[in-house]
Amino acid sequence: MFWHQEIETLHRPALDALQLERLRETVRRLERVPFYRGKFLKTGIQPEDIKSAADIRRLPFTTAADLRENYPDGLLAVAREEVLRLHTSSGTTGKPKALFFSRRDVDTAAELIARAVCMTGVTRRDVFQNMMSYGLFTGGLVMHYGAEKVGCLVIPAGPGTSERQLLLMQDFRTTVIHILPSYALYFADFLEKKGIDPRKNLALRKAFVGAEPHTEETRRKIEEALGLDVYNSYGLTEMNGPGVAFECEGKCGMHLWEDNFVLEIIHPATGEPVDDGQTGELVLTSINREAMPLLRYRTRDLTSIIPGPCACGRTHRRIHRITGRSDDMLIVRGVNIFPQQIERVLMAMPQIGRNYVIQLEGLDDMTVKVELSPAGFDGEVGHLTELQNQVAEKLRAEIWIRPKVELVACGSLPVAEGKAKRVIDKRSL
Ligand code: DLL
Repeated sequence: MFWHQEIETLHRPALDALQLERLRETVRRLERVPFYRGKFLKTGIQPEDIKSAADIRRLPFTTAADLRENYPDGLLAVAREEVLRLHTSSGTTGKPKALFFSRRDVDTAAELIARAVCMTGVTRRDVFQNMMSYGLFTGGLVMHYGAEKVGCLVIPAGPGTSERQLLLMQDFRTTVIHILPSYALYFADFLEKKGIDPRKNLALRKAFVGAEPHTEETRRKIEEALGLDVYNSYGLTEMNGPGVAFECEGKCGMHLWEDNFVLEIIHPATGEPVDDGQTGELVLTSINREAMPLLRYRTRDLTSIIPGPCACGRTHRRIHRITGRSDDMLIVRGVNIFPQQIERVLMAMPQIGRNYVIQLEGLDDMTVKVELSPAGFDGEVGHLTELQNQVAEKLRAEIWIRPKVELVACGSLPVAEGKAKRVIDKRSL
């Protein structure tokens, strides 16, 4: 199903031409922003110099640090009265990153979500429960307006309070949920404890999950536990929030809306482009924003372009699910480890539950604390030790070091209100 079939299936040459035109227009717009004007002056680049897609490489990168240094409104490209909305994203350190929306930007963001929601077969007959946080985080409002545009009945539930979520699902026969993958796993445990079988007692059929890294194994675990189809949704505040890239019904990579964003994958250290299919850092340029477009934004997210056309007919290229962030790589005893490698191992084991945390202490000691699934413990302590060894061995095969594994009771690890914090680094290095 298409929301806007013409643009979603636009022939590549026409899509490329549209990108180029919008890129030039964006550079023109950014000449008003002192930060970018300074950069253009330094390199002598003019909008007219952008003659082909490859010329984007003549433009400067923008980093999260640039956003922080220009906080609160140094990168605003329109007059203050043109601004309709503000969203922010807080990192672990320093000032938040602020993003402004004009009226047209609010509409465009909703349009991109509408396309995404529609392409998974959601229609105006669906009841859409948005279980992400409303407020400065984009997962609430941006998704909300998109689902409303499709005509769904949207329930702005926000996160947490699983009892209330369940009540809403039962009373209003919710069919679609938008939820953090970590919360989806927790919610599945909650239902299980209450003895509720979602397949029999609820009307859920689809879930959109995103905003935090998760693996294919996690998707499968959520699908099995909640009895629905899970679609991966990628976005970041700097590029509107959700709706940047989204899976179609094929569930084989996320289509990135290339009429709105120019997509590059680069080597994180050299900044040089990598070949299709190779993993690198995703760099995005917003070419259809008014209030605060960004050039060549270094997302730090690691992914690759999936080569070849998609069976769904959309011409917008697909990116692989995010395999990590270039800045969340852990170096433990000299070995590079991405937390998602650990998640992949854990979530593929039926005896293992749905919550885990990676703890780093002392000089370089790694402990993986993981909840058991309700079926994972038969009362025999010996079996527990066996399982512990099995998990440690599987992890060693994946990450090359053998961490300490602690098996804990289902529901005993802390659950965050927002995005899950999977790594606790208390090393004294
Ligand atoms: O998380 C926007 C969003 C909301 C996306 C709801 C999807 C659904 P930020 O808070 O600015 O914005 O965080 C953006 O989250 O750079 C990635 O590192 C991570 N991220 C977002 N979606 C995914 C995903 C929102 N599907 C940062 N898979 C991004 C993996 C994701 N990581």
